[in-house]
Amino acid sequence: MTTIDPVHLVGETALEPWWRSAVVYQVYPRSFADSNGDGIGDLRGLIDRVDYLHELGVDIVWLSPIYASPHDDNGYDISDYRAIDPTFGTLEDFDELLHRLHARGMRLVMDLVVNHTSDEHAWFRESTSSVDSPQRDWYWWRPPRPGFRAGELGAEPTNWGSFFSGSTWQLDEKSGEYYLHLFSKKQPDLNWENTDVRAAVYDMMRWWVDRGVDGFRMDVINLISKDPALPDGELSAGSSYGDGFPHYSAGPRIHEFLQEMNREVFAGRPGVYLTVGEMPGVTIEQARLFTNPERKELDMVFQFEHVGLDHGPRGKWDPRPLPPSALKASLARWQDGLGEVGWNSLYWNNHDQPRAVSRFGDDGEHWFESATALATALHLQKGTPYIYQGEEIGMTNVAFDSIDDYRDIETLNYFTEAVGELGLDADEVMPVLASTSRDNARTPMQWTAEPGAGFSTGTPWIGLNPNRERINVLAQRGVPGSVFEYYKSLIALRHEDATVVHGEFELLWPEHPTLFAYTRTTAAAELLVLVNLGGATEAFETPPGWNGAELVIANYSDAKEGELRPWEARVLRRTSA
Ligand code: TEU
Ligand code: CA
Repeated sequence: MTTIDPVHLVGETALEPWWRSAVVYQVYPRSFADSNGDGIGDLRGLIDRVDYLHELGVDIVWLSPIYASPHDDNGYDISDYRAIDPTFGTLEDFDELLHRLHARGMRLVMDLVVNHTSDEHAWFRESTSSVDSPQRDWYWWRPPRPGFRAGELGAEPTNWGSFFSGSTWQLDEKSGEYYLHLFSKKQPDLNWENTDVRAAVYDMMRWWVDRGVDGFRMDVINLISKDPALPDGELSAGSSYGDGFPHYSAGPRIHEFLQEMNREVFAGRPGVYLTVGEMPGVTIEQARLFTNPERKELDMVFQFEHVGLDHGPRGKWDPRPLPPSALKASLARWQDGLGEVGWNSLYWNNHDQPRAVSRFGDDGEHWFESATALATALHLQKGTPYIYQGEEIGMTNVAFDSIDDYRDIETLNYFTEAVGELGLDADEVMPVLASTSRDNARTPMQWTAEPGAGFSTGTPWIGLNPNRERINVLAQRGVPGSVFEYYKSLIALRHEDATVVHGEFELLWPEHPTLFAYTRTTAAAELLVLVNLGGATEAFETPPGWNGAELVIANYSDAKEGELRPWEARVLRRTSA
C-alpha cells in the first residue's frame, strides 16, 4: 500500500495541504458502472474501474451518496448514514473500494448530506411520532399560520417555495403541524439549532473518518443555519411563492457551525482531509470567509455564479443565451476574489448541471475543439479542478423527447407545475428540459459503443445517449488526439508544473467578446493561456515577450501566430531566467 503524505513541503518553508495540486473526479454511482446487470451502477462496478481513474491521473474520487435511501432524489435523501444502500453494495464493498483507491495513491471524499435527511430516517420517524418526542425539535415543525386552519391554502408557516416546486412546508395530518423541506417533501430539513442534532452529525462524520475516508463534499452546507424566526420572503412578480433564500442561506450561525464541525471532526489533524462546501448563491465576500484557512471552516466551496449566467429572470427553467464575455468576466472575478485569501474549486459539470460541451461549447461541428477548449480554460486556473464522470470523453446532453424518459424529481415536479398551474404547453416545456434538466448529466457513462454502452448488460435505469456509438471510452483511451488523452495531459500538467498550482492569475483583454486569455505567474515561470470561446476565427496580438515561447499544450496540431481558430486553445510557457 502506497503511503500518502497529508502535507508536502512547498519551497523551503511553507507547509501546504496536498489537495492544492490535486484533481478531483466525481462519480455518480448510479450511472457509472453496473456490475450485476440490474441496470443501476454500483460499488463493484466502480471498483472494477479504479485502474481507469488511475490511468486518467486523478487524485481524488468524490463519490455521490451511496447510503441507505428510498431514492426520492437519487440518494440525496438518506435514511441511514451508516449503511450502504443494497442497490450499491455492502460495507465490505465500500472498504474494498477505499483500500483499492488508497493502494493506487488516490483518495476518497464522501458526499455529506446533512441539511436534511430522508423522511424515512429513524430520526424523522421518531420526530413525527409525537409532539412530545425528545426528537421533535430535530426538525423544523411549525403550527399553521395564525388565522388559518391546517391544510388550508395559505396556512403554510411561511410563503417559501421549494427548490423542487411547490411550498417548502408539508402538513403532518396527525399533529396538525407542518415540517420544513427546502427540497422534496421526502427531504425534511434538520434543525441545526438543536445541539443534539449537531452532535449526532459530527459523530457520524467521525465514524466515516475512522473508516478511512479522506474528506467530505458537503451538500448545500450554506443552508444549515436559518433565521429561526423564519420570516416570509419577498414576493416577486409572476410567482406565488416568496423568496425565502435570504432567510435560510448563510444564516446567523453558519460560521459557528462550520468551525464547530471542523473542531469536532477534524481537530488535531489539519491538512489531512479535504472539505468542500456546496453553496448555491454564495457570494465572493462570503466565500472568502468560508475558505480563509485561518478561520478553520472549509477548504473550498462550490460557487454557482458561472452556472447561473444563462438563467433568465424566472430561473433555471427560463434559459437565455450566454455571451462568452459574461462567462469569462465571472470566472476572472472569482479568481481575483479568492486568489489571495481563499481557494477556488473549479468546475463546469456535476450531476445537477447540463453537460458543459452542450451548454457552453458546441456539441456538433466543433465538439472536440470546444470540449478541450473548455477544459483548458478551466484547468489552467488557480484552484482545484473537478471533473464529472463522462466529461473527460466529452459526453453531451441527451435531450430526451418524451417526458416519460426523465427520472429526476426536480424535472418531473417542474413539468407537472409547468403544464398545470403555469398553463404552459408541453411542446414549449420539452426543449427547455432538453437543455437544462439534471438528467442530461445522469445518463449512463459511455464505456463502449455496445447497446448497453459497457455500462450494463441489463436495462439501464435511465436511457443511454444514442451517441455512445461515437462518444465512448473505448474509442478514446490511449488514442492520441482524443478528449480523454487531452484531459490526461491537463491533469499531468498540474502535477508537473507548480505554476499551474501557484501562479497568480491575471486576465488579459477583458473587453474581448470571445477570447479568454490569462497569465499565471510565479517568481520562476509564467504561463499564457489563450482560449477562443467561440466558433469563429479571431485575430489577436501576441502580448510582448511571448513570441516564440514554448508551447505546453494545444488542441489544434499546428499553431498560427496571431490567430485562434474556432474553439482553439493554446498554453505557452516562459521562465524568468
Ligand atoms: O443541490 C443543491 C442545489 O441547489 C441545486 O444544484 C439543485 O440540485 C437544483 O438543481 C436547483 O435548481 C444539491 C445536490 O447536488 C442535488 O443533487 C440535490 O438534489 C440537492 O442538493 C438536495 O440534496
Ligand atoms: Ca447494479
